[in-house]
Amino acid sequence: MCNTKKSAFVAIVGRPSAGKSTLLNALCGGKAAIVSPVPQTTRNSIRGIVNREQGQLVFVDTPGIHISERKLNIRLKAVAERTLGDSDLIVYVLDAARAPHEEEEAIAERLASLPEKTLSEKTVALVNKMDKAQADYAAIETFLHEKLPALPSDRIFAVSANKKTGLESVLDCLYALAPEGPPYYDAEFYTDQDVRFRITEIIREKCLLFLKKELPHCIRVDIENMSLENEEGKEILSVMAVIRTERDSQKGIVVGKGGAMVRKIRLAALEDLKELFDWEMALEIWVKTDKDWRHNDKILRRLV
Ligand SMILES: Nc1nc2c(ncn2[C@@H]2O[C@H](COP(=O)(O)OP(=O)(O)OP(=O)(O)O)[C@@H](O)[C@H]2O)c(=O)[nH]1
Ligand SMILES: [Mg+2]
Repeated sequence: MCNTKKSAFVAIVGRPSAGKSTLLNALCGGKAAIVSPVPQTTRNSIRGIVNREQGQLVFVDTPGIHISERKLNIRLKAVAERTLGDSDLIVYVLDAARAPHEEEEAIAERLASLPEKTLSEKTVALVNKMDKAQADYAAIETFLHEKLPALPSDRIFAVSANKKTGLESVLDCLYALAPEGPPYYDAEFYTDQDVRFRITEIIREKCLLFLKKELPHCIRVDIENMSLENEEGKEILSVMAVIRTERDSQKGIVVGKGGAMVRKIRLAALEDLKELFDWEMALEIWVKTDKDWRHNDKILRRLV
């Protein structure tokens, strides 16, 4: 019997809102990445870890590849590109309920430009959102055959990341393709992110859920203070976070009437944080303006 273990970094790529982060969470069995209906939710390479008898797969979620000349978008695209270059395997996620247009074509063309061996031996395509009534698997399959002829037919899977269906065969396939190697992380972890980052992301997720239109893209979240305190034998993580907007008018919307919006964001974030961590949580959120921060290279470098 062969007991050599396998391990691989697996890049998850696709266009905004295809369901990449939902997929990452479904695969690793925990909330590693935040999810929202707003395109361009993910801003970083988020890792989700799967441990099995056969070895370890480290999935790396990426920002949706979006055609745009804006500074933040260019950086987001670079993150996806870097992840693609650093991975052993690639998972290309497509939305079964949306006909592929220019954006999807641009991504498929980018993948088609990879060495043929990468496509024929290291890539799988997932046709996601098969639970939706409008899902059209055949249309996506035809698109893939046309744009990525080097991708074998048996490497295209129909899945629903939301309903967690079809994922077992995807994992079996990825383990079969993975090279031999040692695990990169301890088996007890399903993500490698630190506490500070996870808190900022959860708060940002609530902003994405509750704030409308373009506003969520104009905000960033910073942790100003964080300390673990012990009160009568209970460990309390005390956090002071700041939501930063680009303009004062946006700040007013995030604060809401009499502070109603920021209160709603705070309560929803607290609920998730209590699930994620074993500590009791004390969370304070301030809203401040940092004029045009998305044009500030120094901040963008720190953030993305
Ligand atoms: N019906 C259905 N909805 C899904 C499925 N997977 C994801 N979604 C929804 O699609 C939306 C986008 O999901 P995300 O996982 O944030 O998408 P993403 O590809 O990570 O998006 P970006 O980070 O913006 O690139 C959310 O509202 C999800 O709930 C699925 O299998 N079925
Ligand atoms: Mg995402």
